[in-house]
Amino acid sequence: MIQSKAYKYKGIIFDLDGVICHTDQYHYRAWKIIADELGIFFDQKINNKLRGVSRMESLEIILNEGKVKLTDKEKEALAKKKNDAYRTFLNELTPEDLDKKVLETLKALKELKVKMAIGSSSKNATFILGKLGLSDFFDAVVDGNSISESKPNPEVFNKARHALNLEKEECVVVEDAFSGIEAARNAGMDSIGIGDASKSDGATYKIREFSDLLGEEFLIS
Ligand code: B16
Ligand code: MG
Repeated sequence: MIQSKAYKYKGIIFDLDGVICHTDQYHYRAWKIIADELGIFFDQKINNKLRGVSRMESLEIILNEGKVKLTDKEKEALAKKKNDAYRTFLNELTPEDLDKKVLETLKALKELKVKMAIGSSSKNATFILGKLGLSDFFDAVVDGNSISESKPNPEVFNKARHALNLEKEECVVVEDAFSGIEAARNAGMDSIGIGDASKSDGATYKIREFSDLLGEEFLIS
């Protein structure tokens, strides 16, 4: 009986893109439009480098790949164009796109009285949560609009755990990005790597799928 157990951490801070939902593929499609326009080779391997990285830093990485130099004004225009394409893709999202196992796991964690926050680099996080029917689910949402430094800087996770009113030792971060695992470490918090970040040596734990968050290693009798 899971309800008779306690969770190892009082709070969980979830990354959004690549953890709660798979908007990472929408990012890929939107950046591909920009890269193709600039004649820069872009594939899933390069897309992996953009996980958890802010929009403008992502553009810089793509431009560096192609050794393309642009003015700040041109960069702003391309970032806007990418975001417009990304928002068009996000418009297709419905609560049906939220994996059932993810939703069931989140609900079970809530029953275990775990406090939960989102710690995302995305400026579209609130929009995405609304599309997935999760607007009121989390105790706190810290996103790209509330931070000045992106991962691996720990700002986003520090703000999220302050919003949960917890100590760093009481929180664990769930991340799909190497930069996010590093950010958790810089915040002095334990981390759980999933997806791409399950290959990170820096992650405290590694899981294969979201429902593994309810595994024995995280439950105390
Ligand atoms: P936006 P996360 C990150 O979200 C994405 O992983 C990253 O690819 C993206 O560039 C960044 O958000 C900024 O997103 O353009 O929507 O502001 O993984 O931190 O939830
Ligand atoms: Mg992510």
